[in-house]
Amino acid sequence: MDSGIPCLWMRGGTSRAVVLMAADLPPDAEARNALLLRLMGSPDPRQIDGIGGGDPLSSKVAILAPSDRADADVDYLFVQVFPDRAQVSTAQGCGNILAAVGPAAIERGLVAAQDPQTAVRVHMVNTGERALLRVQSPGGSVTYDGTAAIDGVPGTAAPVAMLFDGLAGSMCGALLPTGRACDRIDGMDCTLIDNGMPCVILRGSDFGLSGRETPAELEADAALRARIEAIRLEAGPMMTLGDVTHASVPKMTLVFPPMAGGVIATRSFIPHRVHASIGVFAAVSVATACLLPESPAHAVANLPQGTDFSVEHPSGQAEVTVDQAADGTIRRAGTLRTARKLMEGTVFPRPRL
Ligand code: NQM
Repeated sequence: MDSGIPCLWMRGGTSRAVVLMAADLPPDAEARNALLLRLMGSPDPRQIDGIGGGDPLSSKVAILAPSDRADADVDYLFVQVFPDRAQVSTAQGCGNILAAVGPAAIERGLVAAQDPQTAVRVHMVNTGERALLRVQSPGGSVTYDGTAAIDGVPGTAAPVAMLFDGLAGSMCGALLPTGRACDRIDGMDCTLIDNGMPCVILRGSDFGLSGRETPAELEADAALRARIEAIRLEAGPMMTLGDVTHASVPKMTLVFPPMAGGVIATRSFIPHRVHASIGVFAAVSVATACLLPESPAHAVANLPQGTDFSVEHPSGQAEVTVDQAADGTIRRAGTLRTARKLMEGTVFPRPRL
């Protein structure tokens, strides 16, 4: 490993990740995690001796391998590397980085490019779910240039369309792990939900918030952070996640009435820093909660006529589709993201401390 590891560095949606091949990493998870910490520069809030960006959204790793499943082309293991702690977690997926996995799988020869677009079937190893991605590949090679825009990323790029089947209970075993659409923790109404991402949905007004607060303002409020963390620690076991003291889930999503023509407004603790926008699966989970009449999300939402939900967040809006069957079950979900290759080369992890 001292001679370096082949690496793609990519933006996926509103996040950034190092994309590595499983075959280039130690097979043992503990050794791999130790290597990823050194590679990203953790623990250090600035990750100055690594290539992490000093923020959870730019301290992410995607590990790819050819899939041996008949229904998938590529296995995608997501690893969240904590910037300021010597800690990594595979106990969550990441839908933003998933957008980068499509083109990366083609770049790394796991999927042959078609003209004008390529379907990439991804097995998301963290949760066991599958995604179908459509990557733009005119003339049989990946293009990152295009006209699609997503809030939270300047400019435009080629779209990556993403479709998900059966996300419900991805980590908690059931869409509503407590069997209820509304629970009460520390005197607060909340929906404990997992439609791709374990989330605790809370009314922001119950914390005296307006929904216009910036992530920096929310992060500066130590009393608010402590209240939210106390609820999270109680919610973890209720969601079958066990002790979540050191876990990056559940995400804590405060919801507000929409303020910019969307369905609902959000501020998300992921779980200690506040998201600059919102995660893909978190947005799908929030949109799903809007459909549950007892949820605090339903009470503040301006529900759409069809299946398209615009979820407001600190940098704009995220569009997700959630398709509900007549009997109330959630069938499919989807979204559109963009991705870009930033760098391809060899990464040199810091030596052991
Ligand atoms: O919810 C950040 C991100 C994510 C996760 C986080 C994500 C998702 O925006 O699918 O994409 O919540 O940790 O990259």
